[in-house]
Amino acid sequence: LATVSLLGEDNMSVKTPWFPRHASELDNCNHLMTKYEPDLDMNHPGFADKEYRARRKYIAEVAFAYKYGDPIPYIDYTETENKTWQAVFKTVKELMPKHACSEYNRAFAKLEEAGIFVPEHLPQLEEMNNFLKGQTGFTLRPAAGLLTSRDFLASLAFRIFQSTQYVRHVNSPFHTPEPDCIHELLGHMPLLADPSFAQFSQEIGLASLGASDEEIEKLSTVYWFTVEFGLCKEKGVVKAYGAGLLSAYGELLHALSDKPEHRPFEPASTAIQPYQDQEYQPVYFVAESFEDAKDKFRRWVSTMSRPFEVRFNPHTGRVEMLDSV
Ligand code: NLE
Ligand code: FE2
Repeated sequence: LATVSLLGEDNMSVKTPWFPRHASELDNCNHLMTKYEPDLDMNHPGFADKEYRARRKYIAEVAFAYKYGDPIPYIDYTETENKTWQAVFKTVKELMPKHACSEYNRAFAKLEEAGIFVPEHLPQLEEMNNFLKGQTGFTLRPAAGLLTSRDFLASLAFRIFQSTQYVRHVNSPFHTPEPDCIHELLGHMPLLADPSFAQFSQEIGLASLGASDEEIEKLSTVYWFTVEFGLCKEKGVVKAYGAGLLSAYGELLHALSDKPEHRPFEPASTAIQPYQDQEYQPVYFVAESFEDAKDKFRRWVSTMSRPFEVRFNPHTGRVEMLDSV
């Protein structure tokens, strides 16, 4: 950009949707989607389990009470919850050296060295938060459940990841359509410790601020096929980097088999690919590398309709708007 001028609040079009300018305003971004919940959905393995429902309710209340600046709540995980973790952790340990991208495996080893990833029990979000802060500046915020795409993406602009803190039902350890903290911890957190991936995540978040509903839908579709279910190439071999694959070995093996379709990651076409979130994906997108995915993503974002650009100022922790015309 040749000339850049900072925009004030009053220069903004009335049509621009509200968005947070500072991480403290994420206290307003905790709108939940009601979908596949143990209280509502008969197919949920926790539907008939009173104890499980009460536990979910308790952990959700803890998250709702959370305010910016609070320490991340400590959850005293039960024996059953730790048993579920043990089962998933074991499969991840076995399969990832072969099937996950090298960035994931590197971060995983660091988390083991730091004593955060141990087979016996779930890590606390607070320990993970401190670890990530030291690696890439990412931090965590507890979320009560699945958030709206707009709220979820906005937090990424501040290098904040909204993480659930409850555990999937013990009867379905290897696949659940809803996020839980095993998915967040084993799927998302290792890559949030990788600088290039952290940058990509933040850029998706920045692109979402003030975007139209239609563009939010496209951005969350790109997020879905990259951060959640992305594949990438490594020396000609296809590996997994999507969190939904890294935390669920059944889908991981499906994704890497010849059953689903593999297409090259191209933001413009990926963004309009319909997806469903209850079963394994029929289509996956393969990136050349994180760097290549980022370059393509940036070029695509620059074609979006938002009349201003945003940047994160790390000194103030605030998002600044720039006139892009
Ligand atoms: N299917 C994933 C798992 O079982 O870990 C969770 C995906 C959340 C979008
Ligand atoms: Fe996820």
